[in-house]
Amino acid sequence: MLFLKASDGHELWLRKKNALPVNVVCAAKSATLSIAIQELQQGWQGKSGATLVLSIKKDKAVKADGFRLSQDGIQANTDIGILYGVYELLRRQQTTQPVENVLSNPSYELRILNHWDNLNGSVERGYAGQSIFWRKDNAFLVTANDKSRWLEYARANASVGINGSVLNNVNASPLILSADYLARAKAIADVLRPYGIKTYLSVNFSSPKITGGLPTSDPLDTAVIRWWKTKVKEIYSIIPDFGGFLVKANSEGQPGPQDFGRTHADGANMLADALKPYRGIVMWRAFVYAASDKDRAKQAYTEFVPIDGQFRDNVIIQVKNGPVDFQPREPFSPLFGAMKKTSVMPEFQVTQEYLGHSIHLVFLSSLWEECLQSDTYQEGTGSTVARCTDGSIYPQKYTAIAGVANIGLDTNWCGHDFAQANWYAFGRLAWNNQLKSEKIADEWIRLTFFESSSQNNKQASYAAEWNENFLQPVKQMMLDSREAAVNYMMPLGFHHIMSAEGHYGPGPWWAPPRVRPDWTPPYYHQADSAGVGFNRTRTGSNAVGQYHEPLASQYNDPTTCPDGLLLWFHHLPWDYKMKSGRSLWDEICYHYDKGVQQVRQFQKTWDKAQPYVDEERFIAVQRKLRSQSSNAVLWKDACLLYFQQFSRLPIPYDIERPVNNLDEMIANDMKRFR
Ligand code: GCW
Repeated sequence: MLFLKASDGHELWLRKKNALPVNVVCAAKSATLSIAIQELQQGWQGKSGATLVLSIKKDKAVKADGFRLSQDGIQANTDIGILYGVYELLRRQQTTQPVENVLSNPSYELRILNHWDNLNGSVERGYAGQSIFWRKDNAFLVTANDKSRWLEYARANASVGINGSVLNNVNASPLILSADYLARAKAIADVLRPYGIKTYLSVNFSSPKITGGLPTSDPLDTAVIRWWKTKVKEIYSIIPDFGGFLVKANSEGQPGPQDFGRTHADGANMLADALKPYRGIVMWRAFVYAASDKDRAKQAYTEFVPIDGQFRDNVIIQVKNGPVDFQPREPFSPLFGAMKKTSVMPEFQVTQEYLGHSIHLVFLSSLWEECLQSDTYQEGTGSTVARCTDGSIYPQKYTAIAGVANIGLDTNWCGHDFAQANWYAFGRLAWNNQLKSEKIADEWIRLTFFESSSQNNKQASYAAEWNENFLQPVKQMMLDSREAAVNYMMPLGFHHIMSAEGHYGPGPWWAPPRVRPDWTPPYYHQADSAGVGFNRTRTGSNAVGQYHEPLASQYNDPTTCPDGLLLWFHHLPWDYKMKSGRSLWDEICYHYDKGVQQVRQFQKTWDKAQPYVDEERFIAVQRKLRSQSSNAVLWKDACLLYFQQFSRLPIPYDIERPVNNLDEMIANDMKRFR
């Protein structure tokens, strides 16, 4: 009988260990170094009684935040570098990796979580409870509970190298800049600081008018410029190491410089000038699209590439991984590598808005790895998205990466125990954008689930057994999970065909009159009796033209376009012959079916893993997998029956028949819109 400690998942990947004694030598003193020493003493798994020296020494090979590790100690240029070294050392001890002469520098200087948290405590696209930062009642009271949550949050972030938090939603309330909210932001910043985390805020571009009483928010107006300068000065008097602003402007109804006939550069630069004296930055989002019949996938590039080179050096353009919106699969955004004279940072979505919320088990590391490793060809072969954004190719003043957090007040932080792996993976990839998802999953499973109690250790073979029966199959499940979601939701380049309400479940039919077309699935799938898919080739919207050769030609030709992006770029007849030899229609059917089968396999994998997981987490995940399975079937039935109305072809007979009726699924979905 194994001994398994009950776990509610609150400890994340930082579960308490039976530490061995260690003698830590450290000449310098600071709050950060005290944490470093304490972590070592509470987590040491190396040689009992070993001596470890922490030393702060200038070393050119070590970048800010980086460190060197050896058997004898940790060396870094800064205190926070030491702390990161401590976490890496402990991680290596716990995951049985060697600790010989490691030099580690982060890929990105700024590794930031974006919280889409509203000031009333709700979280936009959050599936793990209310905000950990803001709340409706007693909004300005800072309790001991608040502080201990923020501390645990800071520690978890620091342990994976995250060093920035944007505390509020990009759909920003102007109230965030009022004295009361700034005071609360300061209280948060004070808790995060020793863990090396800077605080940033999202701002509403119309703040001068809405809360400042000015007649305009025109970025070229001198009173507006003065208002922002004064506001920035006030913020720095409260939070001296404040990081800067994140801005969503002229997007989805948010105000911006274009309201006054100015450009994104005019708007961003005005804020950048106000922040410059304090070394603050502006993260200006490229997620823009107007309500038009034109191809939404082209708009960010069309608006931003012509103004490349016009931004101040403390502006970073924050670009979502794909050109539309965090879909299960998109090609990389063509802005990566195309903006050569402006700093560009990737934005990933950790919260699973389009990937099954906190109900589906989807390990997003694979999606991000695919994006980071995509070759843009902008500066020859090997100009990957990773290298175009981390300073390897373009001389950026700042390098940065952002992830939209999946964190809330739920006991296990993320709603799904396996969604914690996405928070973990974001941090690890932000630190090292060359890491493989396989390694990240391996680490995370060991840290989160391995039970090294003395009872278990007595069984000599336990680790080997655990490795074979738990680690390997569960890792495989995680690594397969993203492609499974693509298969049962939006295979072969389908995108944006989810239910409009909540973005959970299928909704390929949804297109009420008077709704802007680029918010409706039929705009994206274009299904008709002739075929299906969005024609973005040279004869269509020519979105392919935004990619550097050889990609433009490769994407333009259905025989060279990767299957996974086929319907993203092409409108093809239902009987189009695929590389597999099957018709397009059959291929669609088999992909949906495969997705369902994959989730069924995940259920089996998890059920078999039961002996190695505490009951609480076992049951929680088991229940979620059941919901995921039935939702996958719903996706398959909905999409196959809906598209069959156009293809008029049979669903291959070796595939299980649908168990839901199309009219009922549509009626159920539409009920939510009344
Ligand atoms: O993905 C979409 C979401 C919106 C979000 C927007 C954005 C914060 O549906 O909820 O708003 O993107 O990224 O700005």
